Amino acid sequence: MLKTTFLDYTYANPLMNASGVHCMTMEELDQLVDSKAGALITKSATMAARAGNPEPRYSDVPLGSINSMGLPNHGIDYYLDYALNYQKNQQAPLFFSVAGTSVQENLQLLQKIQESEFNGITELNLSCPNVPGKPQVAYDFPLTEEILTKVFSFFTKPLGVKLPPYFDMAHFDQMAAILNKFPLVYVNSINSIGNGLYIDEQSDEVVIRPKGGFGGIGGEYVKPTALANVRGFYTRLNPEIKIIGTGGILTGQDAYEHLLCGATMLQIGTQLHKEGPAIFERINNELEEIMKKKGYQTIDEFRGKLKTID
Ligand code: RRO
Repeated sequence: MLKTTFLDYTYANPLMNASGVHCMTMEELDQLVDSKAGALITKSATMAARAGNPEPRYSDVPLGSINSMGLPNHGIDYYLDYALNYQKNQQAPLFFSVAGTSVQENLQLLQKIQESEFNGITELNLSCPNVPGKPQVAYDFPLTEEILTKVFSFFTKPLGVKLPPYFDMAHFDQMAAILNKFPLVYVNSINSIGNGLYIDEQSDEVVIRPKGGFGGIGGEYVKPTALANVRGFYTRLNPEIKIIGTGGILTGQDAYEHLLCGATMLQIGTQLHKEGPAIFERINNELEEIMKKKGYQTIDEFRGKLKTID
């Protein structure tokens, strides 16, 4: 009932982890493989391993999460080893996330993937909000176009981009016009809402150490923004560019709403961190229940069919 075709492969269901959650180590990635997630993605990798920002750097809060991890990861070779092993045993393409902290590093990372035997799908993260001194790339429109132009001069494997949330119709228009110039296979909206601040009411203190407590916000807080970004890009991008919907998925209803807005795959970050990989079975069951009640046999029957008021 939840079968989802994305590029040339049909996944059992559209659910995945969001990059960064439960995917830093091979053990965590194996647990996703063993879960009811339809697909999985690795933690954004840099060329060299990074320790990331000082702890505490991730906090679950009542309506979501705040994080300033600072791109901790084991380096691209670690995840490439995992991916090459994975593709020997599994048919489903793996999603591989990279996030350079400079244009040059992004190109190096993608060169390495291009030259490797990796045959899955690559996600270029243009939206990390947490590396001090490094602004979110995709809020700089000319820089985004420059990077994609350079990338597609050599990169021939399937590539998607992870975007930050936008909050203005003019920005949806401008970013979509840039993305439509390139043979991207998907855009993933949204990354966390950058640089929020959460205060503990007992201690009058922030809850994460880096950057004076500022961090990316996920969870319930972000669903309306995520849905708007999924819808905003679904209605503006060439139909060849699919949408991955990420942000505020806690229930089958949330997943259903992302699909109504036009998403093909769905990623879960904050709530996966709270619940662990058993969440995938729960959301799959809840989504199936909603589809049964509404009389749908497949997701394709309602994907993108959000109703508006004349
Ligand atoms: O590692 C992080 O701090 C981080 C990244 Br790369 C990202 O893309 N999004 C996020 O919320 N945290």
